[in-house]
Amino acid sequence: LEDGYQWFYEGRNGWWAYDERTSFEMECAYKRSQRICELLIAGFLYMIDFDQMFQSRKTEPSRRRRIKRDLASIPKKGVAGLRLE
Ligand code: V3L
Repeated sequence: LEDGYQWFYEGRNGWWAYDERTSFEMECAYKRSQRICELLIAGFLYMIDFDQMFQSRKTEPSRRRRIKRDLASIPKKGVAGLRLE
């Protein structure tokens, strides 16, 4: 993203970066001050809640993952489930 930031979702013991397209779409919604947005991620519709900072699959609303916007340079597990070496 423009200023060296990136969107992350929580994994078991660390954070995963969102894929580039999803991160860009989240950033657009966030910059428009949307409180929520809906995105297709790996074939499933997810709800992103910017007020409470979590994502969840629309069909499984009780299963939440924390999200954050942080510097792209922080330690991460990988990108969208693809592990870093
Ligand atoms: N981008 C890509 N895959 C996702 C995303 C996303 N934003 N959200 C969920 N999934 P749930 P560890 C994650 C995948 O929350 O070892 C990681 O990417 C999610 O993948 O119940 O626990 C890893 O691939 C999970 O497979 O909707 O850190 C994997 O978990 C599935 O959707 C293991 O990561 C259901 O997640």
